[in-house]
Amino acid sequence: MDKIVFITGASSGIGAGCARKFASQGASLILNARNVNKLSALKEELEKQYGAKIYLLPFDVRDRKAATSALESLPKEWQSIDILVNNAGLVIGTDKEQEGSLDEWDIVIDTNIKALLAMTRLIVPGMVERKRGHIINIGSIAGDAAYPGGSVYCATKAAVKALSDGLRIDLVDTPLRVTNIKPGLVETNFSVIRFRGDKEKADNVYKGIRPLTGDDIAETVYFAASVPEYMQIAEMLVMPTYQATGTIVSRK
Ligand code: 8X3
Repeated sequence: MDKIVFITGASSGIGAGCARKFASQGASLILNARNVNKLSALKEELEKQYGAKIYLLPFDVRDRKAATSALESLPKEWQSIDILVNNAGLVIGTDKEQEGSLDEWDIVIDTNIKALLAMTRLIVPGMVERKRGHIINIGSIAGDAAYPGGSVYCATKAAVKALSDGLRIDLVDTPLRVTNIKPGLVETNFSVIRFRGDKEKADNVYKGIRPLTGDDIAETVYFAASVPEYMQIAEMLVMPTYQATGTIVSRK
């Protein structure tokens, strides 16, 4: 794949899985996250393993000024981004809507909604100009229906669906494609952050079921990116076999 792929939140989980998959297929990657050390280690790994071309662009996606100047700083040969994977996202806490921390929810909303929108706003006009591009948003099964203790997170992922659908409408007269990938249970650092660092509680989420991995989701992202240009994977809901909805899971 002779394309430039920009991945946010690329230092771990689904983002790192996407980096590995696209690198293995010959794409050039711009990798974003806050953690420079993790990004550098991933860069080294992918260069060594696949001879991939990697450009690191570390910044906090919530920082609009930093995002703008980072993108403006891209060398010419890296400016024509073909695929934007809006992956950076998180949840903190499992509090009831009437009890949780507004400050924590600001972080979740700013990352999952406002930063995704900002990256889209910064990168998509160039794609329109070049008449080439694909925006792949990482939504969630959580966007399909609210579940206990997930109110704000579910709302942000419902917003990712609306933003994806809205962007697809706004780009309908262009060759650009928009995809919303909606993972179910995927074992990454996600639940550790949700439970504010409590590893045991995080592990319980995946107990008795074989969860998906970041690499599994990366396969679906790559699939969406590699179908013929006339074909648009609008949405994909991807979960473990023993999961049926955001809350119905059969544990053995
Ligand atoms: C993460 C999946 O199951 O925690 O988006 O809602 S879940």
